[in-house]
Amino acid sequence: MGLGRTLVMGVVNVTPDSFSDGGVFFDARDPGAAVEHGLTLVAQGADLIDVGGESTRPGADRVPAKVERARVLPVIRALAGAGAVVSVDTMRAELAAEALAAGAAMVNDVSGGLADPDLPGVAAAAVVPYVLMHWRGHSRAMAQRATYTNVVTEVVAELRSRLDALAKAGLDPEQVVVDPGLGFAKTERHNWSLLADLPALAALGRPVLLGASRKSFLGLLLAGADGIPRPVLDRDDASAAVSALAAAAGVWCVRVHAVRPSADAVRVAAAIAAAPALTLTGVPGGRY
Ligand code: PMM
Repeated sequence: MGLGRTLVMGVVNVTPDSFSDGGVFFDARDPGAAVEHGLTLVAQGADLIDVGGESTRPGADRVPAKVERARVLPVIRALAGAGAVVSVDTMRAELAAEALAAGAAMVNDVSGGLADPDLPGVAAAAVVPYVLMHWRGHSRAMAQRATYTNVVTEVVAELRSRLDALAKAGLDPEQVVVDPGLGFAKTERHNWSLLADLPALAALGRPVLLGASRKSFLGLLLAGADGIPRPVLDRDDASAAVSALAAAAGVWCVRVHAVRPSADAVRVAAAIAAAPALTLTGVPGGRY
């Protein structure tokens, strides 16, 4: 997809417990609310819709495969049927294959192939983009693994080694999008350091996807005088600020819950990047 600007991926979590929008679009028997929300995000400017059925919030337990399947497949089928470009957020190969058969066009694997080694092969066989996120373990265990001497060099090295391993296993690196996994085995400080050095991620030679939206490090940054973090649903302005800066740094795609502010932000960044420089002899176009 070459639109000449950063893409916006809208999030549809079909879960009762995601930290960012848990339960809002979830009804165990009726996918209607989730589908409607996905279509609203498309209307607001989402280029892609990421559908997930398993919460990855810190400390979360895994969801059985059959529950995940029942949550996401009807939503993916309906959204893809309505013309949305759908990505499936899953760590399970079988589910990814079913999602692609239901119309998904991309696989978002937050475990980078570590949770289910067969998953990258599903993307390889279907020749669809595969998001390889930096990951050090399931939600239950990830907080203890947030230890780095230099978070940027270690995340980049670990992503590079996964890229190489997946290439050896048959996944064409041209299909891979890399993601530093903000908040996944990362403290607040680690997330800021990764955002401060986006060129180090781009040096992997692959498009970069960032998922900063509504995450705790933004809540901590914006904590009130009482020290209480800014509530999750009040972090969308900060999330859009990250999108603007990410777009200015050449990031390929931002994954966000509130689409419109980020859709606007990436367009502002593209307009600035495309603007002609003023010259001494006048203003291009002859007017301010
Ligand atoms: N974050 C979450 C879920 N999926 N996928 C990618 N590629 N990158 C992320 O940073 C990411 C993700 C967790 O956030 P959510 O619970 O708000 O969806």
